[in-house]
Amino acid sequence: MQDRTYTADAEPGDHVTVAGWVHEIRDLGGIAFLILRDSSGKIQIKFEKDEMDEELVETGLDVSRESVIKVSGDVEEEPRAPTGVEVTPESLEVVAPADPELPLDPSEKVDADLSTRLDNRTLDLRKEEVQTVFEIRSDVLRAVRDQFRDYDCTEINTPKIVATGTEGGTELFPITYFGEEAFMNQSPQLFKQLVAGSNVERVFEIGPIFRAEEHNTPRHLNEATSIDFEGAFCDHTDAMDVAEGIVKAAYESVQENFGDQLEELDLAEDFAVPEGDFPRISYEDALERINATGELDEQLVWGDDLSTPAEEALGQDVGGHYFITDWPSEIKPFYIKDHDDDSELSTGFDLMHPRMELVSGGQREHRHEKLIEGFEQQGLDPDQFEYYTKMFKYGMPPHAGFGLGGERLLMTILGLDNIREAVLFPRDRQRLSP
Ligand code: ATP
Ligand code: AMO
Repeated sequence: MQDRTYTADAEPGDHVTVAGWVHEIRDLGGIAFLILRDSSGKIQIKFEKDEMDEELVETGLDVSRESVIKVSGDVEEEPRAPTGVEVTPESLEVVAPADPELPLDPSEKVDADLSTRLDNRTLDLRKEEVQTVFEIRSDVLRAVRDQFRDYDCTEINTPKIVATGTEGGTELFPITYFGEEAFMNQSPQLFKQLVAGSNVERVFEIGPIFRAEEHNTPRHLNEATSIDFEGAFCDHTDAMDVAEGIVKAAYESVQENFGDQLEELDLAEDFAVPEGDFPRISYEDALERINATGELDEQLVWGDDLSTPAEEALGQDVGGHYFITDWPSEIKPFYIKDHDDDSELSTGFDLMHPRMELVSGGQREHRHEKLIEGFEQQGLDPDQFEYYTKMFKYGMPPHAGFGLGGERLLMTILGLDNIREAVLFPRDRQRLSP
């Protein structure tokens, strides 16, 4: 809108036109105040009933909360006003009235339950702390992109409708593609490798992944945002360095750009920029440490995957971000390379936050015959993946990479209880709209 001023930019002495939502009306008799809210903040509009045009006062005070209005007038200093300035209106237009029956009231201090919030996301996002979560999400993605650029990576986009899955057969959403069976992609895994094998060498992608998981937990989504990296001539330790750098860059950006807001909005309690190098703990040592905590009913043995209680026990023991390295080959996917001197041990790694897993990655198997063997060992038909495996015959360099869950990153940075709070319109078992 031309010549509209954001409320945050209205300075005493200015003549402005502000536009936004009616946050609150306080009628004190001879004087009344309307608080108008926009994306930048709030401003007080003052109505002195005896001194102002009757129709203007009536329009301003009859309007329902959350209606959109446009007000023109002079800005004056007023220490008693919430932001220290107020506007005396000369004209006021109701641009879009709101039904007085609001399913969720953005000016209310108490939180509505999450389901009501998600059903009415537009109203929910009018709350400052909810708006801030998504401003921070945008900032985190920008910081991640900048950091990847510092690592000489090219941003890519790979298809989300695919012929085959990679992350285990049961977690795919099937769709029909012109009469043929197809799937929503679970991971850009194979595609990012195909690009890393070209002259492009180092790539990243930020995009949706689809997982038909039956889970209904506070940290699983059926559509999530994956932050993926793949680099030629990299090994698993290089990929760990990149993952650590990306996570730290996200924290540092939030600290720099939102430090004050976190305090004001009570989001700061769990926030701390991680310090020092993330420890790299081998799977074997991890088992030992978990068993030593005595938190589990049964002792873990070699080959066991780490359950949620096991991850939590280790997370508490370590107390910060850490890597788990050198997993048994049998519990890592076919595309992860084994150590050259021990085929039982893989180069796969996970990056953990004390609350949950954030990243999986590893060096990839780049030797054609070994790759085919890996497919067979995992019970997958290599012929179905020929579009992928054949490129390994034409000069595939050693390469490594990882996938980082974008919502899990935001959730752990801000200490959000539920991953659904980190997505505008989450997809879960119960929710397909909005
Ligand atoms: P004043 O304090 O301006 O002499 P008052 O105390 O006689 O006014 P009103 O002018 O009717 O009473 O105001 C009612 C209430 O609104 C008072 O508590 C006053 O402090 C507060 N108030 C008055 N003007 C403003 C303003 N511009 N911003 C915020 N609060 C105000
Ligand atoms: P993985 O399956 O471990 O690895 O996924 C990588 C990261 O993505 C996030 N994530 C999820 N977040 C929310 N809801 C889900 N349902 C969900 N599933 C995964 C997690 C997880 O750590 N191809 C490999 C990565 C690689 O090796 O490059 C992969 O997809 O934060």
